[in-house]
Amino acid sequence: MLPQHILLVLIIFVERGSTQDPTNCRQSWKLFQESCYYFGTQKATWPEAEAYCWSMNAALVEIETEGESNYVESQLRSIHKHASDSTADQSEVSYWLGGNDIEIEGVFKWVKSDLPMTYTDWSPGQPDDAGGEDCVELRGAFQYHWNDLPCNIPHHFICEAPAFEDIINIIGK
Ligand SMILES: [Ca+2]
Ligand SMILES: [Ca+2]
Repeated sequence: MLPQHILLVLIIFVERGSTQDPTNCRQSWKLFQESCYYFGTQKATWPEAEAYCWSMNAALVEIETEGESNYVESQLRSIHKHASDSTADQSEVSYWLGGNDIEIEGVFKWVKSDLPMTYTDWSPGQPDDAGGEDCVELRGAFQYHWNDLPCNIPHHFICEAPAFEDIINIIGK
């Protein structure tokens, strides 16, 4: 247990840091608006990817606005510049997002926030549940739009964490 005055100094320090310092994002994570993003170079099934993000005090990305969607797409297009001409390379551009319809078929929601998807960016004809597809990916071969896919396929993934955590969260750690 910290003495009260040290704790108070700590709170003030943390508060200043959290509202003014964009370097709050960890190394190799990228800041956009109020979140830090991790674009994974490894591949994992949807549940493994979710567990990985949780282990980083983050969650699979939840894309809630067109602005966030455009940001994520621009990052992926920049990471995969070489993929523009080759269909084979584009198939590498496949990233799990934090949504699925495992609970109720056909009702996609963001898992971490437990909210229905308001903004969506489905590729034409998706989601189609072709052969049982419950997890949402962002797919380069579909012009960077969304697709539902079997959750057990290994893909890249994107984690998102709040860039500016509130004091309660920090002290709770
Ligand atoms: Ca988000
Ligand atoms: Ca599909």
